[in-house]
Amino acid sequence: MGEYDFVVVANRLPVDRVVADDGSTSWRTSPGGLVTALEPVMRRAEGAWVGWSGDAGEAPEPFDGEDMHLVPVPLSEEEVSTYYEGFSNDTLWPLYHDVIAVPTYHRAWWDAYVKVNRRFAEAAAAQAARGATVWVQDYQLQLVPAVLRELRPDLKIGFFNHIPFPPYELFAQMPWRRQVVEGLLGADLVGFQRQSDANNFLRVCRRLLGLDSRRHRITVRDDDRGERQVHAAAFPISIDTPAYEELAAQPSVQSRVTEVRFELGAPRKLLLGVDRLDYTKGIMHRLKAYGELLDDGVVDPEDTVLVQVATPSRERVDSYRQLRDEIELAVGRINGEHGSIGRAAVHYLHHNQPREEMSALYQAADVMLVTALRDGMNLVAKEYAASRLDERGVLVLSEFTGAADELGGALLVNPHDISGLKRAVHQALEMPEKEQTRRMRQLRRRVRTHDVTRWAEAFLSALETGQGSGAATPEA
Ligand code: ADQ
Repeated sequence: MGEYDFVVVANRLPVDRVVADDGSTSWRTSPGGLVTALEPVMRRAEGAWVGWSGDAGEAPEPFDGEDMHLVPVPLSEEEVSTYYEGFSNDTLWPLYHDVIAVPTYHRAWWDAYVKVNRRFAEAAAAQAARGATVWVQDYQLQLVPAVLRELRPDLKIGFFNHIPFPPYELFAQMPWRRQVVEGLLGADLVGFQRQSDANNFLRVCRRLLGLDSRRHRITVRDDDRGERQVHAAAFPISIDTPAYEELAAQPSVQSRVTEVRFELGAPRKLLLGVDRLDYTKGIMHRLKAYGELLDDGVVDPEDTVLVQVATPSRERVDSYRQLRDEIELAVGRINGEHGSIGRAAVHYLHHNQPREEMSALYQAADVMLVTALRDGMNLVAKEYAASRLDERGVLVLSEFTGAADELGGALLVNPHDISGLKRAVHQALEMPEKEQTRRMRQLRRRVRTHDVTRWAEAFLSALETGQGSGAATPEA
């Protein structure tokens, strides 16, 4: 039994270890939506955060950060490759994203997943005070709720899945499907990005375990403790909108907006893609559509430029290495065919960008391309809207993102339909300013009224009261 009233359990701690020149180490907060959302809650309650530090090997001792107690959970080299890169990123990730890549099922990876999930649950149980609230995050830790309940029946347990939850027909592939659902059902509240994810989960509970569910409540029978209700609902995540607006208004960022366009050769139109380099993000589909628009002569490389920022991701997983090669080949082809000296058709950046540069890019872009084949939410779409203080710019958004349920002002596309995607990109490039403003106002209203703080509050109040069906109903 511990002393913290509010405990977050996530695969990663919200800090990175920095090693100085003299070999001494310190911790730097890694800015992210989740940390921002939970900061006020952490400050109000005595909060602890349980997670992996990002380095393999022994974990440092728990320590106090600014607003919370940080509890590192160790992962060995072997576990990084089996639990994290293996089961989390090469089994669950592709399975939960419509099997865009083929999931790998390895029994040894599953064993590691079980073992590591138990370790996280034990660490959380040791920190939580009697009757505390524990909020478990994401697909890497789906077994934690049930283990926690077994160790600490006094706790209130919430789980939020940041990625989609697949339809029964796909989920059923997983050899350990029962254990995963039983793991999640240890929670009092299981939250998803979209209503359709929550519905998929409810259907899996009915079909796989024969459980009864009525109006988003599943009745579970624990062996020794009788009946209990588990609530499953949608809580679409969002961003720290005021922070993005503030950043966008900074004079240095504003002057960078002009500079970026100048450095790109002052194009008439600038298109932008910003993604982790991941096969779920539809980067190849986007490049194909754009390449064809150039081939067809609909887009002129003399006055139009595409900037694709692709953040390095999961580079030790094979499918990610292959994808990087494919993307770089495609970019090279387009530039070889349509570029000229001093003027590339596609500017491709394979590295992280500082927040200021991201904001400048968002503000410089006439068209933002979000063409994911499947995405839990997609925060980039929301960041683009939040950054557009000028109420201009067009968001081309895949209907397969969670964001599509909320962002009625976007041009919705099916990225598999290359002809349809080309038409939408063309429409975006030609859209009159008046229509851009009308649509952008709609997008901005949504991200201003539904920010990440509201998301966290909605989830936590539903967990506390056992009421509420999610943060938002779709606007459109
Ligand atoms: P991700 O798959 O990582 O998140 P996304 O929601 O778009 O996808 O978030 C990516 C974040 O990384 C954004 O905040 C973006 O600004 C940032 N980013 C991307 N490239 C960058 C770069 N080169 N430099 C700096 N920053 C960069 C998962 C799910 C999503 C879900 C989120 C949150 O897959 O569907 O929206 O979690 O729940």
